[in-house]
Amino acid sequence: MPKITNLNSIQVLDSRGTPTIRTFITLDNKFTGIATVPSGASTGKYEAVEIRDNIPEKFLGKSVNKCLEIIETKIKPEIMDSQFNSLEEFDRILIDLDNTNDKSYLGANTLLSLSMSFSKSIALSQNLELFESFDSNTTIYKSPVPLMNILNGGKHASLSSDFQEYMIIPIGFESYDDAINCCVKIYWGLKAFLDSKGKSTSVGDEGGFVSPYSDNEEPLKLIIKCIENAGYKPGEEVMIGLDVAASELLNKNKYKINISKSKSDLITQDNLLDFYIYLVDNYPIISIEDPFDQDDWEYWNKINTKIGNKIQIVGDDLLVTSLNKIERSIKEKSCNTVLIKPNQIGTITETLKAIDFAHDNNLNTIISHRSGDTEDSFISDLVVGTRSNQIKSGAPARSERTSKYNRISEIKMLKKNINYIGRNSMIL
Ligand code: 2PG
Ligand code: MG
Repeated sequence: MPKITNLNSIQVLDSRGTPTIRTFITLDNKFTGIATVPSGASTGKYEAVEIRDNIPEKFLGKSVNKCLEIIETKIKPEIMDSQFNSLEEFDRILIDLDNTNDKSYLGANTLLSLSMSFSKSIALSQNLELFESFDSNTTIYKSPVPLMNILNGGKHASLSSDFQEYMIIPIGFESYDDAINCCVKIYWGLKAFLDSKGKSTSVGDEGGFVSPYSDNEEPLKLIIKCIENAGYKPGEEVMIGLDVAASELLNKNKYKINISKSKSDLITQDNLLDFYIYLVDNYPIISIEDPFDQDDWEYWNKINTKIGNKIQIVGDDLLVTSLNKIERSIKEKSCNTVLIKPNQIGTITETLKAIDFAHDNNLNTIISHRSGDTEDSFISDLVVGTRSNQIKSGAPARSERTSKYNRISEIKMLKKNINYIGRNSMIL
């Protein structure tokens, strides 16, 4: 079994210019795994905790020197020159050293940088691609369906929609390349259309366009038009997904969402539920993420009961990649799909357990980037290796987003002839 002979971590920048951690772990066989951690903006209340320095002069408090110090003083002495039989054994040491429920002692960002880089170094030393290392029994892989966020709102863009993300989902294609071609054509068409109307074509954190809208339905009409203009059939070849990120819109017991028919932009839970039902009846929406607040379990159950047989109801802030929360959501029938983000839980082992648990209970999984992301394409290997079928990585633009889609093209090249999952990605 390989031994860790070198460990270095540095501070680098993510796609928002916010500091994050990059870790290099070298084994005695000389293989080095290098990984960089992403970071969210609309973070769930129950996510594992990121540690930052909170010194205003240094990146407005966001620098991560404390994490680098934790690695040097608290973690390095425990793992250097040690042998680990598996990633699970390595992550167990990290989890035990932290010994908190929310990773607040050592920091989820600190731990994930180590867990990701160790995953990569162990895969290299076993002469495996990263995606092959997650499940050694699997030899049949599929390329996943991309959920591409082409209009950004909420916390990822100012002066735009209340809903955080409007995504196109190309399910009706035979190949991954055709699906990507379709998304890029729609994205470019959308840009040209906005331009022709004298509207802004600037982009938000995830590369989707940012424009002011009169309400949250208008972007749907715009997307339908662009799908058709690009020569595709909405509802057949291309579906639509939303991430409402409703926890960010809660105001006492109401939601701050502008609906055309409503005079106020503060609406009740029942109004919001009716609005979703109306949208699903009138648009080819196949997926709604975080439709209600992370503590509003009652309405999650209501929406899942009403329309969970027709569309994906996706738990992000509700579930925060946590086994306990996923277990509760199964008991309470809150949703049918789990969004998976490794930094919500802090180690790859726990992420893999959450994915397996979801699959064992017939829940779908979507592997997701964060709004502050990096050139690291770890999640692409994760989606293919765990047969998660769907990946959410923003627009087909900006390298921190396209690096994920491009890595899937690379995996296709490496494995030759892996099929596109397309429509079968949906368990509905
Ligand atoms: C989300 C994510 C990614 P953030 O809400 O799903 O799109 O955003 O990383 O800001 O939490
Ligand atoms: Mg989300």
